[in-house]
Amino acid sequence: MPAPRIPLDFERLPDGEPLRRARLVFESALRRRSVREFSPDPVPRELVELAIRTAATAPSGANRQPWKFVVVSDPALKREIRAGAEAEEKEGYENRMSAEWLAALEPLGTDWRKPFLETAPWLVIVFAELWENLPGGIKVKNYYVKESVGIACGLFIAALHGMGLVTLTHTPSPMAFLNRILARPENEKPYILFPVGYPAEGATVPAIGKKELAEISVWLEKSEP
Ligand code: IYR
Repeated sequence: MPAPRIPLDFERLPDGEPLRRARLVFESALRRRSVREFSPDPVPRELVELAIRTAATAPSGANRQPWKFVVVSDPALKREIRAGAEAEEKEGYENRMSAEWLAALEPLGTDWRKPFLETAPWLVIVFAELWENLPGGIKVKNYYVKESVGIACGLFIAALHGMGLVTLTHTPSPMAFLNRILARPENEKPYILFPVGYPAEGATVPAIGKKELAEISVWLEKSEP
């Protein structure tokens, strides 16, 4: 049965305002960086709650909202997650990753050590819910799960940036150890692990930039009459 319909809550902005806001959003977005050096300074739980609630406004296939945010501040759990991630990453960097892949990562200066998994006050592990388990053992499939969760993660990153926090899209590989440590069921697949907090005093980031508009876009415009 279709849901009842309600008026869209929308107001067109006055002349000049869209461009003014577009520039503000863009300038702010340009200043976002993936950070790997975290301060142990605490971050109020309410900020993380609001970032998750913002992420969860994402569009999703059939509005199934196929995500679960597991939020960790317990030091013992963080230690366990760090140990699990570093074990996989060490194997990855030393044996699993190709020379080509290692070369691609060289500018970032990453290695298997992940101290930020203990330093950051919060770890938010986003799981993709591949299917939903209904009572009676019935499995209901979700749709466009990767796209939906990817969009939610983008909003999560933007929300954190907007509130002056930093994060990193950390994807230790493989990530199954997170199901074990966090006791998540098999229908939930780890998607991205986000350390969340403030940057360490004097934190640095690699001097890399973004592609120019001309490199990333193709415009097929209406020609002049
Ligand atoms: N997961 C590893 C390797 C890594 C892979 C990519 I692609 C990156 O952009 C960065 C790192 C790690 O976290 O170090």
